[in-house]
Amino acid sequence: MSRMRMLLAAAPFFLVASMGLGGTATAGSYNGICESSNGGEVCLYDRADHTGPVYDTLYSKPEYTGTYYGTNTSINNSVSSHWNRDPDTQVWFFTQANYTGGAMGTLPGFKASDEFTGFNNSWSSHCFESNPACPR
Ligand SMILES: [Ca+2]
Ligand SMILES: [Ca+2]
Repeated sequence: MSRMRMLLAAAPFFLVASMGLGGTATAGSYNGICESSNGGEVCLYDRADHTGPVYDTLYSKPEYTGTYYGTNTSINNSVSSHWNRDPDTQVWFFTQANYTGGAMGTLPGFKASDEFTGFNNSWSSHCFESNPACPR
């Protein structure tokens, strides 16, 4: 009988622990989380299944100079899947910098794996179609 009471008494500890994280999460470019807020990000993954390290950005990127969040792995020529979280703007990917070379579009809100498209490990720039510099 008294053993049951002790189990119940342990519950409040978990409430305190989760509140300890504190504050509201900060949405934004390059925080390691692929988000739809603020117009929607485009997210790049080293893996083909949209898991693991991510490069998340709200912006077009004429040169893939960055690294996946929290890693030293260059995003250039290493992307194997991507996710366009912008709900109303298509994103175009290019095999060369400055929106040149081979291209593929990803519709608003769509996830795609590049593994079997012939474009695996080849992207070097991307742009939102709404960007005047985007050739599509
Ligand atoms: Ca983000
Ligand atoms: Ca390339």
